[in-house]
Amino acid sequence: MLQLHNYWRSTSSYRARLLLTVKGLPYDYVPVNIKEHEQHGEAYRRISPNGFVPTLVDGDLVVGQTVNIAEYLDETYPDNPLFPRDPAGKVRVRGFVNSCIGDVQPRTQKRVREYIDERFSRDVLIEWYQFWSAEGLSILENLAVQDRPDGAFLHGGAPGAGDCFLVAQLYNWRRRDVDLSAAPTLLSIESACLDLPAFIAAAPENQPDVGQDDRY
Ligand SMILES: N[C@@H](CCC(=O)N[C@@H](CS)C(=O)NCC(=O)O)C(=O)O
Repeated sequence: MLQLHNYWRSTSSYRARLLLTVKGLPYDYVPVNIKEHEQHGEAYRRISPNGFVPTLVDGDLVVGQTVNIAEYLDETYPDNPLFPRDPAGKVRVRGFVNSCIGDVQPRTQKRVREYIDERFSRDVLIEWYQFWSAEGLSILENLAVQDRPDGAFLHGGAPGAGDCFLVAQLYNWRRRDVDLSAAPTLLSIESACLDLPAFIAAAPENQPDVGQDDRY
C-alpha cells in the first residue's frame, strides 16, 4: 500500500493527495504535524532529509518533491493519466506544474514566512505574502490561458497534474484573502474541479489530522 506522509493544511501535501485521488490510488495517510515542527524530527528526517512534506513511500522507494511524485505515479500506474501523452501537451502541463513549485510557492513557503515574521514583523510578512501571491496569480493565469485546449480543466476534458497543483495553490491564497479576481481562467478551472469526488476526498478539511492552524 502506498503511504503519504503529509499535513492536512500544507499546500504541497494537498497537491500530492490530489495526485493520488485523481489517479484513483488508495494510500495510507501518515500525518506529520508541521505546526509542531515534526518535519524536523529525527524520525521524519530519515525519509525526508530536508524536512519537507509530503513524502510518498511505495514499498522500499521513497519519493520526495511533488512534481517527482506526479511523474513517478504516472509512470508506475498508467490509469487516469496526470500528464497528456502528446509531447506538446506534456510540455505545457509540465511547464505549469514546474512554475507552481519553482516560480510561485517557494517565495511564500512556511520557512520563508517564519523567517520574515520572526526577523521583521507580521506587517512585513503580510505585505510580502500579498505581493508575491499577486505576482504568482498572474504567472499562473498567463500560463493557463496560453495554448489552452477546449475543456473545463487546465488541459482538456479531464483533470490532471496541473489542476491538482492549481487547486492546492488557490486554497493557500484564499485562506489568506488574496484577491483572486484577476484570474478568471484559474477560477473557472477550480470550480470545474472542486465538486469532483477526487477533489472532495483530498480537501484539507476532510483529512484525519484536521485541526486549528495559524493564518500565516
Ligand atoms: N518543492 C517541494 C515543496 C515542499 C514544501 O514546501 N513543503 C512545505 C509545506 S507546503 C513544508 O514542508 N514546509 C515545512 C518547512 O518549511 O519547514 C514539493 O513540491 O514537494
